[in-house]
Amino acid sequence: MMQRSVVLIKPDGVERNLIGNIISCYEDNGLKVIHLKLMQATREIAEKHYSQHKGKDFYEELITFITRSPLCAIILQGEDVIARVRKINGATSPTDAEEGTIRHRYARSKTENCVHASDTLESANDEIKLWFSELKNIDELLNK
Ligand code: 3AN
Repeated sequence: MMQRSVVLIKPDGVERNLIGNIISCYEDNGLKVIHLKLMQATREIAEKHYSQHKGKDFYEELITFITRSPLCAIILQGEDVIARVRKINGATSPTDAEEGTIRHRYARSKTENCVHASDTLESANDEIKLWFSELKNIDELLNK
Protein backbone atom coordinates (compact mmCIF):
# COMPACT_ATOMS: atom_id res chain seq x y z
CA MET A 1 0.00 0.00 0.00
CA MET A 2 1.30 3.47 -0.91
CA GLN A 3 1.80 5.33 2.38
CA ARG A 4 3.39 8.39 3.91
CA SER A 5 5.51 8.56 7.06
CA VAL A 6 6.90 11.45 9.06
CA VAL A 7 10.60 11.15 9.80
CA LEU A 8 12.35 13.53 12.15
CA ILE A 9 16.12 13.73 12.02
CA LYS A 10 16.46 14.73 15.65
CA PRO A 11 18.72 17.53 16.98
CA ASP A 12 21.65 15.14 17.58
CA GLY A 13 21.58 14.06 13.92
CA VAL A 14 21.45 17.65 12.64
CA GLU A 15 24.18 18.80 15.07
CA ARG A 16 26.48 15.97 13.94
CA ASN A 17 25.99 16.74 10.20
CA LEU A 18 24.19 13.45 9.55
CA ILE A 19 21.24 14.78 7.53
CA GLY A 20 22.68 13.67 4.18
CA ASN A 21 23.79 10.24 5.35
CA ILE A 22 20.44 9.55 7.01
CA ILE A 23 18.34 10.68 4.03
CA SER A 24 20.53 8.52 1.76
CA CYS A 25 19.54 5.46 3.79
CA TYR A 26 15.89 6.07 2.86
CA GLU A 27 16.50 7.12 -0.75
CA ASP A 28 18.79 4.14 -1.36
CA ASN A 29 15.87 1.95 -0.28
CA GLY A 30 13.60 3.48 -2.93
CA LEU A 31 11.68 5.81 -0.60
CA LYS A 32 10.84 9.31 -1.81
CA VAL A 33 11.21 12.61 0.07
CA ILE A 34 8.05 14.59 -0.73
CA HIS A 35 8.45 17.37 1.88
CA LEU A 36 11.41 18.50 3.97
CA LYS A 37 12.28 21.39 6.28
CA LEU A 38 14.57 22.42 9.13
CA MET A 39 12.80 23.81 12.17
CA GLN A 40 13.26 24.16 15.89
CA ALA A 41 10.48 22.35 17.74
CA THR A 42 8.62 24.41 20.34
CA ARG A 43 7.81 22.86 23.69
CA GLU A 44 4.14 22.85 22.62
CA ILE A 45 4.69 20.78 19.49
CA ALA A 46 7.13 18.47 21.32
CA GLU A 47 4.59 17.81 24.07
CA LYS A 48 1.90 16.98 21.51
CA HIS A 49 4.28 14.71 19.60
CA TYR A 50 5.31 12.78 22.73
CA SER A 51 1.97 12.95 24.57
CA GLN A 52 1.86 9.16 25.03
CA HIS A 53 5.09 9.34 27.06
CA LYS A 54 3.91 12.04 29.49
CA GLY A 55 4.62 10.98 33.06
CA LYS A 56 7.39 8.52 32.15
CA ASP A 57 10.77 9.03 33.80
CA PHE A 58 12.48 9.94 30.51
CA TYR A 59 9.76 12.41 29.38
CA GLU A 60 11.41 15.70 30.49
CA GLU A 61 14.77 14.64 29.09
CA LEU A 62 13.07 13.78 25.80
CA ILE A 63 11.28 17.16 25.54
CA THR A 64 14.47 19.08 26.44
CA PHE A 65 16.42 17.09 23.86
CA ILE A 66 13.98 17.37 20.94
CA THR A 67 13.64 21.18 21.44
CA ARG A 68 17.33 22.01 22.02
CA SER A 69 18.31 22.84 18.40
CA PRO A 70 16.84 22.48 14.91
CA LEU A 71 15.57 19.17 13.62
CA CYS A 72 14.87 18.08 10.05
CA ALA A 73 11.22 17.14 9.45
CA ILE A 74 10.54 14.99 6.41
CA ILE A 75 7.56 13.33 4.75
CA LEU A 76 8.60 10.12 3.03
CA GLN A 77 6.40 8.27 0.58
CA GLY A 78 6.51 4.72 -0.73
CA GLU A 79 4.94 1.27 -0.69
CA ASP A 80 4.63 0.21 2.98
CA VAL A 81 6.85 3.12 3.93
CA ILE A 82 5.82 3.04 7.61
CA ALA A 83 7.16 -0.47 8.26
CA ARG A 84 10.14 -0.05 5.93
CA VAL A 85 11.34 3.15 7.60
CA ARG A 86 11.10 1.63 11.06
CA LYS A 87 13.20 -1.30 9.87
CA ILE A 88 15.78 1.06 8.35
CA ASN A 89 15.84 3.08 11.61
CA GLY A 90 16.30 0.05 13.90
CA ALA A 91 15.32 -0.48 17.53
CA THR A 92 14.95 2.46 19.94
CA SER A 93 18.18 1.64 21.78
CA PRO A 94 21.44 1.57 19.77
CA THR A 95 22.50 -1.55 21.69
CA ASP A 96 19.38 -3.40 20.43
CA ALA A 97 19.43 -1.99 16.89
CA GLU A 98 20.45 -4.43 14.16
CA GLU A 99 23.67 -3.90 12.25
CA GLY A 100 23.17 -1.71 9.18
CA THR A 101 20.33 0.29 10.73
CA ILE A 102 20.56 4.05 11.23
CA ARG A 103 20.40 3.75 15.01
CA HIS A 104 23.05 1.02 15.10
CA ARG A 105 25.37 3.24 13.09
CA TYR A 106 24.67 6.63 14.59
CA ALA A 107 22.60 6.59 17.80
CA ARG A 108 24.33 7.22 21.11
CA SER A 109 21.55 6.43 23.57
CA LYS A 110 17.81 5.76 23.82
CA THR A 111 17.20 9.51 23.88
CA GLU A 112 19.87 10.63 21.39
CA ASN A 113 18.86 8.10 18.76
CA CYS A 114 18.96 10.36 15.69
CA VAL A 115 15.60 9.58 14.12
CA HIS A 116 11.88 9.32 14.72
CA ALA A 117 9.40 7.67 12.37
CA SER A 118 5.62 7.30 12.48
CA ASP A 119 4.53 3.88 13.81
CA THR A 120 1.03 3.55 12.28
CA LEU A 121 -1.01 5.05 9.42
CA GLU A 122 -3.06 6.97 11.98
CA SER A 123 -0.01 8.45 13.71
CA ALA A 124 1.50 9.31 10.32
CA ASN A 125 -1.61 11.35 9.45
CA ASP A 126 -1.62 13.03 12.89
CA GLU A 127 2.10 13.79 12.65
CA ILE A 128 1.74 15.28 9.14
CA LYS A 129 -0.91 17.64 10.55
CA LEU A 130 1.22 18.45 13.61
CA TRP A 131 4.61 19.01 11.96
CA PHE A 132 3.41 20.37 8.60
CA SER A 133 0.44 22.45 9.73
CA GLU A 134 1.39 25.15 7.20
CA LEU A 135 0.59 22.84 4.28
CA LYS A 136 -2.58 24.16 2.72
CA ASN A 137 -3.63 20.96 1.00
CA ILE A 138 -3.01 18.44 3.78
CA ASP A 139 -6.29 16.60 3.22
CA GLU A 140 -5.61 16.36 -0.49
CA LEU A 141 -2.11 15.11 0.29
CA LEU A 142 -3.43 12.50 2.72
CA ASN A 143 -6.13 11.20 0.38
CA LYS A 144 -4.04 11.02 -2.77
P1 3AN B 1 10.58 4.61 18.75
O1 3AN B 1 11.03 6.01 18.37
O2 3AN B 1 11.68 3.61 18.58
O3 3AN B 1 9.28 4.22 18.14
P2 3AN B 1 9.10 5.04 21.22
O4 3AN B 1 7.97 5.59 20.42
O5 3AN B 1 8.86 3.91 22.15
O6 3AN B 1 10.37 4.66 20.32
O7 3AN B 1 9.70 6.22 22.10
C1 3AN B 1 9.76 7.51 21.59
C2 3AN B 1 11.08 8.12 21.94
O8 3AN B 1 11.21 8.18 23.34
C3 3AN B 1 12.25 7.29 21.46
N1 3AN B 1 12.62 7.58 20.10
C4 3AN B 1 13.33 7.67 22.43
O9 3AN B 1 13.98 8.86 22.00
C5 3AN B 1 12.55 7.95 23.70
N2 3AN B 1 12.58 6.81 24.62
C6 3AN B 1 11.83 5.71 24.58
N3 3AN B 1 12.12 4.88 25.61
C7 3AN B 1 13.09 5.51 26.31
C8 3AN B 1 13.82 5.18 27.49
N4 3AN B 1 13.60 4.05 28.14
N5 3AN B 1 14.76 6.06 27.92
C9 3AN B 1 14.97 7.22 27.26
N6 3AN B 1 14.31 7.58 26.15
C10 3AN B 1 13.39 6.75 25.67
